Amino acid sequence: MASERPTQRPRVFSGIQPTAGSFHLGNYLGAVRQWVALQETHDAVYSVVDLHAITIAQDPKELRDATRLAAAQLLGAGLDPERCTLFVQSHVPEHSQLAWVMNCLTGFGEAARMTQFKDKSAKQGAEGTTVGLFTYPVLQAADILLYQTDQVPVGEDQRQHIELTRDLAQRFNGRYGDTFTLPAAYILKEAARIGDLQDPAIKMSKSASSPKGIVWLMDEPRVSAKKFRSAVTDTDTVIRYDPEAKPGVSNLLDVYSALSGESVARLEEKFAGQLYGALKTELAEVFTDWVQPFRTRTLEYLDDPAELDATLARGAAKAREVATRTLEAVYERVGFLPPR
Ligand code: ATP
Ligand code: LTN
Repeated sequence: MASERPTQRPRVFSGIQPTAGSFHLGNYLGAVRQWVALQETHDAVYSVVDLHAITIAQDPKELRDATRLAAAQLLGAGLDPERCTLFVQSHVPEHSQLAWVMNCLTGFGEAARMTQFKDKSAKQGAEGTTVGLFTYPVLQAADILLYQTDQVPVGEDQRQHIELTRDLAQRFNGRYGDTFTLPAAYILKEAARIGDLQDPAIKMSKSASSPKGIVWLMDEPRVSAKKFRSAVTDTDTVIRYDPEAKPGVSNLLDVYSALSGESVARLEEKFAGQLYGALKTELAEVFTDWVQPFRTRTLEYLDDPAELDATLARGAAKAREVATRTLEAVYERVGFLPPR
């Protein structure tokens, strides 16, 4: 089962939650940009993971809107439904079905060690922390394993979840026979963790960043430009890449390099002898030039929700072809009596 596609391109799978009004720059540089590149070389499957989004209370209308907005942004960023599979997680019921089986293979202590759960549950408090939030990494494992995934493009914060996914796949394969491909994390060093513009020691994050430290892709570009111009740096004046000693400047160089394609070394040369203000102002311009067409395309996709929904329906149908096959094999191996 796991080696069913020997001659095809390696498969990548990744998911993004439809939880906020807009993606932020960390989401784009850490994950989505790689998704776009990988559709050229891989059999790429991507999902707007709405089942994950309800692990924290969501307003129904906002969730529906955020799901369309997430899909539109992915298309706006350059995903091409002809070259990848793009779908909404809840449209493919096999995700929940496989998640249950994987839940029954996961140790309670094993799940309790997930650092993202510890962080998020601390933020939610005892009342707001659901069992869904606790088993969320197991649902993520099911997402990945359903598609016999080889590589998972994500930011650094997801590494532990990919490790858990590998452990669960190995456990299942060991117990029931070879069924799942063992996936590997695909994490680009340079963009693995984009820092908050006001506090570069923490990652830019929709749940942790201050309003001035987070760059929302769908904001008016002049709002984001201002955030770049007032980014926190340090009292020194030299533009040099040193994440330990100069986290603010290094973060700006990382972002600049990722958006422009120029290497950090080249940028250090370019800005030699200049003050931080020059770097910030130019970066604001580079960002604006990139984000304007992205926003325009995203808004165009949102303008035609019927077409967008049709695209997502075609994606779900493609995804299900693979998902049903994996789930069928799993059910059979676990020993469920086939219905007739
Ligand atoms: P939260 O803080 O609520 O967990 P988030 O802002 O981290 O949300 P997610 O929806 O969890 O965003 O992440 C989507 C993708 O973006 C994941 O692959 C994640 O690793 C990546 N990502 C998120 N923030 C960053 C960041 N600051 N730098 C690099 N990648 C990031
Ligand atoms: N947990 C991830 C989102 C996510 C995901 C996935 C990523 C859900 N399922 C499968 C990669 C593969 C997050 O919070 N960023």
